[in-house]
Amino acid sequence: MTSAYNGAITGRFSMAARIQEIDAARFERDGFVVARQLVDAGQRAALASAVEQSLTPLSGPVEFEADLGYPGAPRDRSAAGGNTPRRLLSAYSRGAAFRTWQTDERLGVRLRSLLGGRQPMLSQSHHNCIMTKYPGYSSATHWHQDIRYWSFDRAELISTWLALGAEFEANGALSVIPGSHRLELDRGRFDADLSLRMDLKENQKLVDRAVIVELEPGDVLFFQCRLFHAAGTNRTAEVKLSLVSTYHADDNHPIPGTRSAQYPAVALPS
Ligand SMILES: O=C(O)CCC(=O)C(=O)O
Repeated sequence: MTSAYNGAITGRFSMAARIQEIDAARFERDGFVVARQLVDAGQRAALASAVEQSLTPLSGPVEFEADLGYPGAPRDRSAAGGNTPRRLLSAYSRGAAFRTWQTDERLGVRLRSLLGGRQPMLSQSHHNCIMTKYPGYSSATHWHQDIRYWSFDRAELISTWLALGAEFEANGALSVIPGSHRLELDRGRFDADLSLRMDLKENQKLVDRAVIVELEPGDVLFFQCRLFHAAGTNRTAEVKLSLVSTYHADDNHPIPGTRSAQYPAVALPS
């Protein structure tokens, strides 16, 4: 190998390491970071086709919009649009395309860096889903932290949100409050469902700092489980599809007997 070739390789490695360092610092400060164009058109097409197989015919396990009763959702399963899915659950068990993506080395390397060098593990118990947002019957999701229903040694989990199509305000893209993963709020700031109470001025002030995370197809949002986020309904004519997975370090264990410990975690190559 020539020294010029060696130099080019070393340069590329140190550039990648530098980008990871910058991303880790941003993630620490803001609670989220976006990796642009991580998934190319070929892999997106394979994933989109696997999603289609799960949608037609609709195969379970599925969470329906009507089950949650969020604003905009059909009243119940027998109402018009009552069979609109919100999440296709257990993505990892649905086929090779999902498994390949959820354990992709490019995710592993980034997650290891964001987890302070620890081994990343995929949780099969949380998220691990294809999020669908349909025109007409999709709901809005109030401001919340994902950790609200999860039980681990430490609140240090990271979710990845892969956009299969473009995501923007009108089709219900996520909004986030930068830096909110570091807040310690009193229980009184939350409602019964652990969403932020919007009748409180101090919560409105917090939400005023929100930004919309616009994504292009193939972009991946990484966000911390304490980051406050929300989303609107889909007001366009096309369904929005995203693949959402949650990871934790191998020394951050689910509490035995809780839903978080329901399925075994999967180690990622990194
Ligand atoms: O797309 C949405 O409505 C938001 C979903 C969400 O925030 C979540 O799954 O935690």
